Amino acid sequence: MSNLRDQLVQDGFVRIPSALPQDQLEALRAACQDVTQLARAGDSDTSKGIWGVQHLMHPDLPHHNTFAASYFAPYIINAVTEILQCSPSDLVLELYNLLIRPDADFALRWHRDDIGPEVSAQEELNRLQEPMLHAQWNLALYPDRSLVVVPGSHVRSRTEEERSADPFEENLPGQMVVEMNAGDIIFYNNNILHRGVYSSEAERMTLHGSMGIVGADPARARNVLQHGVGAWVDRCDFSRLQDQVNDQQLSTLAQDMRSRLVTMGSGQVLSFSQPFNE
Ligand SMILES: O=C(O)CCC(=O)C(=O)O
Repeated sequence: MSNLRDQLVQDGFVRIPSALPQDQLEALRAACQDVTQLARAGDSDTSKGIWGVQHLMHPDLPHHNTFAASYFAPYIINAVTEILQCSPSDLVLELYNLLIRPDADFALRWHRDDIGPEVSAQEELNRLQEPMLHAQWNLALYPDRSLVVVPGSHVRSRTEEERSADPFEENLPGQMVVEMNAGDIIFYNNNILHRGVYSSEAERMTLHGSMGIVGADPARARNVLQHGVGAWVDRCDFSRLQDQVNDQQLSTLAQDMRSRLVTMGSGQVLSFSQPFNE
């Protein structure tokens, strides 16, 4: 029995309150502040502004080791292995980004990350019944009320009302704001019906990551590599991670997870060490 997994399966999201050790909050906030400033300064289209920074573990970015130490931290790995019911040696490196306060208020439309709005109800249901092969999380460094979800919508096709609603509808039946305090982590099924609603008034620094599992569809690994990660992931020096947290295992895990991404993304088949539960 897994509490985290059960809750995630039931509601489509699960909160781990105060998951981040308090003494790491300030260091991560400072690192995020720096990369946010760099990203805002480098934004060519200042009329719109930015709401995120990608590729936090890019070796040319300041604080990449701090970010890598948080991506591979025990509070993440323990939760992901519990949720995916696997061992750390099954995990595959994916994405690590930062979500930030935008310069102007805006919102995303209602969506499921991997299933488009045009699919039939049956196709939607079939896709939602696929096994859970990756985990996605938000780790808030400031209180965060940006993510809005319809709990339970990750296991059913949309109702007629949801299908025909305005994509920016402010009041879908059953919707709820996922409220996070600084240090909380939310894992969520990225195919839950959700949207982001962003205020330019509220500071936001929320680390947004995902990890996969070996044996999953290699198209996902290829996709991760093609979305820019492939351009730099070979240059990450994860051996430095042991300096940061004095943990040899962490740097070995990081290097192994990177190898599994590159191997899967290049079309080689890796198999999972335990049978899937679903
Ligand atoms: O900002 C968030 O927490 C949600 C973002 C989102 O909905 C997405 O990237 O698909």
